[in-house]
This record gives sequence, C-alpha cells and structure tokens, in this order.
Amino acid sequence: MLKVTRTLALFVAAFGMSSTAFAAIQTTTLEVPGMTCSSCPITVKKALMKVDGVQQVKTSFEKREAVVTFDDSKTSIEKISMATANAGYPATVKAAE
Ligand SMILES: [Cu+2]
Repeated sequence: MLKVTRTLALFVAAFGMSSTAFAAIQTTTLEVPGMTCSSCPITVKKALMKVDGVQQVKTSFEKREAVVTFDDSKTSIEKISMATANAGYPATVKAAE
C-alpha cells in the first residue's frame, strides 16, 4: 500500500501540471437525427444524465444535437451513445473539443 502511494506520488510529481490526465472533462457534440418533436430532446437529456460520469447535457431540437460534458475516467463516448440508442435515439459524434 505504501509502495503504491509512493509510486503514485512520484508519477504525479513527474507529470506536474498534467496530473489532470487521470480524469479529463470532455465535451462532445452528438448528432441525434431521431429527435422529431420538442419533447424528444427531454427524453435524450434524461437518458444521458443517467449515465455515470455525465456532468452536463445541453440538447437542441433545432440542431438535432446533444452537447455532453463528461468525465472520461468514469464514462466514454461509446457508453454515452449507447444510452441514447437505448432510449430510442441512435447518435453519432459530431465534434469533440
Ligand atoms: Cu418527440
């Protein structure tokens, strides 16, 4: 246990500022073409917010997209798009920041 802690401390020290690489907050725009009325974005948002690690969701019915902010140490784009697909809205990645 002590050894692990020491190794981790050295690792953090070695990487300095980039220690945030352990958990990066990412924002991804998903294209959700299946949203056909103004209540669809609400369903999509609810499905996305249930995913562990998702921090913020902004859906736009006009643009047929969902902007998802998530912690990539807890979830992934694959899990996120699976959540919308399970809710009936298959999504594809539009752009990643
Ligand atoms: Cu709808």
